[in-house]
Amino acid sequence: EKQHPILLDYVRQYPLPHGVRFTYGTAGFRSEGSILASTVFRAGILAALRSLKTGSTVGLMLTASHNPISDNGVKIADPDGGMMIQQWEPFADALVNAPDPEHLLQVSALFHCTLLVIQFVKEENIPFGGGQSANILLGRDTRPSGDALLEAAKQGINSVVGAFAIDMGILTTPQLHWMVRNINKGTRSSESDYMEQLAKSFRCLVDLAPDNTMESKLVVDGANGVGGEKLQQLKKILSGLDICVRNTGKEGEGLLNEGCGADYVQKEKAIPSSFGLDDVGMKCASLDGDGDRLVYFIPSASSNNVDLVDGDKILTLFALFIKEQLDFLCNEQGFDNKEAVSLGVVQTAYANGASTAYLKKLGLEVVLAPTGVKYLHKEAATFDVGIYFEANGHGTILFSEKFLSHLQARSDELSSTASGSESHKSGLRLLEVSRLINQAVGDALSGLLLVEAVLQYKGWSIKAWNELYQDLPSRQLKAKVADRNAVVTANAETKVVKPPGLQELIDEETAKYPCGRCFVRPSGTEDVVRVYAEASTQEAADSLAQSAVQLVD
Ligand code: 16G
Ligand code: ZN
Repeated sequence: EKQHPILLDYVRQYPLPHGVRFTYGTAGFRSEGSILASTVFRAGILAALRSLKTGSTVGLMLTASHNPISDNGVKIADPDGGMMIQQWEPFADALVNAPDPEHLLQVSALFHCTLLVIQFVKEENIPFGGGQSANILLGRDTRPSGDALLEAAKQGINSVVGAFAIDMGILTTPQLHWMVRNINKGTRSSESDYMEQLAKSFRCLVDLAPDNTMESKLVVDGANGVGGEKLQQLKKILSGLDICVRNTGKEGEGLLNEGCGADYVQKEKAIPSSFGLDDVGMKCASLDGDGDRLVYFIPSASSNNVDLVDGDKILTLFALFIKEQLDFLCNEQGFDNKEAVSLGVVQTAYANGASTAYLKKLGLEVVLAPTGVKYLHKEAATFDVGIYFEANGHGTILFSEKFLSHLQARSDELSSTASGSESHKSGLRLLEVSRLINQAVGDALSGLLLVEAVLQYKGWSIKAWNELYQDLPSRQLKAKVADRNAVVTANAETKVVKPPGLQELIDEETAKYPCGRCFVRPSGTEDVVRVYAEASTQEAADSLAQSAVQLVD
């Protein structure tokens, strides 16, 4: 028999750990870093197959984001820089859990790892052997387990004939997604290109803004991860911002995500480590461990608390700005297709009710999507300009190719005649925003620069921004249950459809609270059911959440 292009021998070097089951989850496979080698090896095979299938470069990122330093994870970026298509997730799950070939005698031969791959290759019609090559960009965050896992990923890739691993080193997750997207578009894609593009479009936006005086000082919590490191690099080529990065991950500054980072600040509403009394009232921001989430905060005088300026507020700031630019643009004659430019915002059920009400009052179309970037991104991509954010600070602004080429053509046309008009400037601003903000995935570094550019444009302090609306008090709790998947939701996770009767009980409870809102959903990353409640007072929100936990238990 002729040799199959999948080299069976490698598989044995990465034995499957006993008694664990991995699922691709909301954002790839994630677990304790020490037991991930076989998963990452097989994710390498998966990435190679994905690249062969699409005929394009894909990405493989090693990170566990905001999770503890001992965790790690792996996810695949598709050729457009977005998350791997969902249709491949069942195969991904089957592949990483399939028994090793050695165990052939104990289990049905049909299910072992190599056979599974061979079967899938056939089903999906993945081209082999015709000289096709596959390219996979590898990135990883600063976790100590990253080195060994990188080797496992490379071996997995190398076990597929024609597949090449290209190690891009330590990167933020959004940097890797950006690179994959750009390579496939044939545009500049190195790390320095990324840095230069961000710095340049930021500078252009500031130049296009009125001469407002600015609260230019910004203190950033880097979560002791890769984001802080990259921000310091970016800082060197940025002008007009006074950024001070703490928790950069340098020796002695603390551990990754420990008592710091965007997830900590958002969930605990507490100041991160290395921040103190000197920072009270300052404009501060926090990144997560792999640099794809961003929240702002103002340390308050009372104990360790902060005024949190979360993803919903970032979304609101961006939406205000974009809407204003579109209005300028569309008021101009010659740009009469006002109806044709669609602007939409996408949130999840976690968005604070006050933010949704505010956005709707602005006349914006608000769409709800289930938790997880892949769902929000997809919804946002249906608009000419789609803005999506999770309350936890993950989000971006997507521009349709059609709208961008329209803007470009118009700006070329106007540059000779109407330069200087507000409408012309609006077009230029929108073009620069599309260059600044990551089109592949949420990106804390580009998000931060856009926040700063918009504050500059508006002449707003962080306090003024924060006061756009006031958050309704809310509470999040977890319920540990025997089987979280017994809870099935619909309507972007706002309604329980299984077990029957639960939603009615939640509704009954919620009705007892003024401004009450409550939903429960199975976590995509932890073995728990999450509960969210909102009401007019903190006590009421706490009590509603508590009651909902009891209903779920
Ligand atoms: C993942 C998601 C994040 C989501 C979170 C919810 C991506 C890149 N990340 O971190 O967007 O908010 O999961 O976790 O999609 P949960 O399902 O445990 O509540
Ligand atoms: Zn992250």
